Amino acid sequence: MNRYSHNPILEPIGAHAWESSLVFNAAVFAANNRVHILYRAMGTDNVSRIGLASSSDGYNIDERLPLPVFSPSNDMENQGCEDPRLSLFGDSLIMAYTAFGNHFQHQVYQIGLTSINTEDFIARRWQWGERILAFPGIHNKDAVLFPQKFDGDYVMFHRLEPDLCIARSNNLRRWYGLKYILGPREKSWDSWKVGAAGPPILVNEGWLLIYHGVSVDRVYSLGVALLDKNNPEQVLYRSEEAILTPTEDYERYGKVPNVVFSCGQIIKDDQVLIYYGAADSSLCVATFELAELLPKK
Ligand code: BMA
Repeated sequence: MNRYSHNPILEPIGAHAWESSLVFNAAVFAANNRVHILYRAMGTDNVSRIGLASSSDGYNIDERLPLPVFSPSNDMENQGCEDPRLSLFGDSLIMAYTAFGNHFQHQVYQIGLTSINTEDFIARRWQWGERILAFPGIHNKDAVLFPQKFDGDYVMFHRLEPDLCIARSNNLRRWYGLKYILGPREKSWDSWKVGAAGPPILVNEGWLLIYHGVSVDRVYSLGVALLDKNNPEQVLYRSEEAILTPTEDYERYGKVPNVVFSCGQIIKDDQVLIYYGAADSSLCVATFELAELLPKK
């Protein structure tokens, strides 16, 4: 594993009010020889919006848009659209995110879903589709869709605290079949709560899932699990050790200390580039060999 030597790859821009204080957790999508990065940003009003940057090599940013590409549009997310995660289905990208706002009389973090046509995305036409609440009014976060359907259904990981859970839907609106998949382990780096990182990756051995775990002393690390290829409810393996844990200054000090938190990764020649928010303050990348993330044979 190698952290990129010039981390962080994205930092706030003081002159842009909407991203002047923090830029962090990001979805990524590789297309047209570029890595497109949708990142969470916060500015003077403390509302999260989503910005776009891109890179031709995955490390050096050579495009960054001056305005957000996705912002709150209703009461249910009036305090922020956080932590985007992208999954590709044909010519459409589905984005899951955390909608933070008011649901009737109470304030809640809940799962928002929307989509965009891939060509529009590449052409930077931000024509997002309808915004759907997966579980209206229910406190829930860390939603990510598998990048393929199972028996005609979308399958989503989500997090009913403190556990990583699954649900299915044939229309993105009604989600059913809620089940526990994996939870905290005692005396471990993931002893307090767990949640999915980016979309599961299909490999020969099954679905490789990168997930975050929080320890009882509030350190956010990343680890991996492997799920059955045909039945993603079946956990085949879970890493004993974290694969990434805060050690660098930019991960240890910031808005929220001791955090590495990922919403996406790309695969490039058997290497996995994991994009992660560091201390909820900047965006970083670390590169892993695919083989080092899989169970030892
Ligand atoms: C989670 C989310 C993330 C954040 C993390 C650490 O609950 O809010 O956006 O990075 O906490 O603060």
